[in-house]
Amino acid sequence: MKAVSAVLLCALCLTGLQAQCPDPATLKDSSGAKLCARMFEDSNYYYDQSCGGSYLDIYPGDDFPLIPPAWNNRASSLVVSKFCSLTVWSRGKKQGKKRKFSSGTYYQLKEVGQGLFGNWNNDISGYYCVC
Ligand SMILES: [Ca+2]
Repeated sequence: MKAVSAVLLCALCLTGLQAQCPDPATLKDSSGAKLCARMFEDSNYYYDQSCGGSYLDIYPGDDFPLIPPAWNNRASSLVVSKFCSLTVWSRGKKQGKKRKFSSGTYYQLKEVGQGLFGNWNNDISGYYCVC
């Protein structure tokens, strides 16, 4: 019985770890190449459960005036590598609102204001990343 609960606890623990945002200082893709930034589909009120769902890897120098269609207006959290910056636009072709994210972890794009009343949650349609 004890072993069963230990396994259950560990499963929960692993789920929690997987959802944790990666460290901006060591952000790499699955093959170990340095990333400029990574966007995530989901965010969470609890920061340690943010950076969930599928993710989009962004490399140094990536310039996408049109974000890949599956990612249009979808990112809800993001991490920008150390010494890098990610500029995003709310509309394709570098139109609409613009914001520059410096290195760091942005757990909830909902909390990042856009204009007077808006926010950046599910509203990124283009990006440029540089290190
Ligand atoms: Ca989303």
